[in-house]
Amino acid sequence: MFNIILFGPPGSGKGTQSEKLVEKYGLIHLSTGNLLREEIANKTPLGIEAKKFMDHGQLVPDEVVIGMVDSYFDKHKDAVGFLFDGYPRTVAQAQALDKLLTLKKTEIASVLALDVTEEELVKRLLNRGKSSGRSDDTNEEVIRKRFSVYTNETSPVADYYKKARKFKSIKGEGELDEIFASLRQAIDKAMASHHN
Ligand code: B4P
Repeated sequence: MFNIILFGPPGSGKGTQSEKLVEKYGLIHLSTGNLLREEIANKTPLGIEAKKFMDHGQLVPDEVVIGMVDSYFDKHKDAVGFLFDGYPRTVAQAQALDKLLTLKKTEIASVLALDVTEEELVKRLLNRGKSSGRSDDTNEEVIRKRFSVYTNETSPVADYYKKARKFKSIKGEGELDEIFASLRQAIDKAMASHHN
């Protein structure tokens, strides 16, 4: 299996680039944000619980997200690999992911982090909020809260993977195709060393 993580702050383009990457590499797209929104749309108990956190720009509790990821992983046993989008977002989630992958005799090959300034992120999210109907994108206060959660809870995940020498920063501003090309270059390199 070949597994990568797409990392970065809210609105950095993880979802946007993931769609292109899974198509190119045939990986299974595991977006915790999408899975949670699906649970909300289906009004499941998990979705009803998750919505309370998401609407306030907070992270959904680790045990909920970790359980959801484990069961999604098990549903795709024959995958050539996974692209984790928006997961892990806490050090506890990163440790749980390592545990899961070790159990499945695989690992993370590389963590690609999209680097975008905060002004640009706010602009993108407010803009998406106009058409997406996502309640966490329409209110600037909720968006700012998501950034502070990112700084406090998610950025330590970057250090976790830096220590493991798996972390690579990618410029996340500019044309979509330019960013896609930089990601492809980093993935091709990681794939080449993965197969050696
Ligand atoms: P997510 O769904 O993961 O979404 P996100 O961080 O808001 O955005 P993403 O980076 O994917 O942005 P996108 O490509 O769409 O999380 C939502 C919420 O779910 C979290 O706040 C949290 O509550 C909860 N959650 C999710 N995972 C969790 C976890 N593991 N643990 C706990 N809670 C969790 O891009 C944004 C916009 O920018 C789009 O409109 C796009 O068109 C635009 N854009 C993209 N690239 C661009 C570019 N190069 N130039 C201009 N615009 C661009």
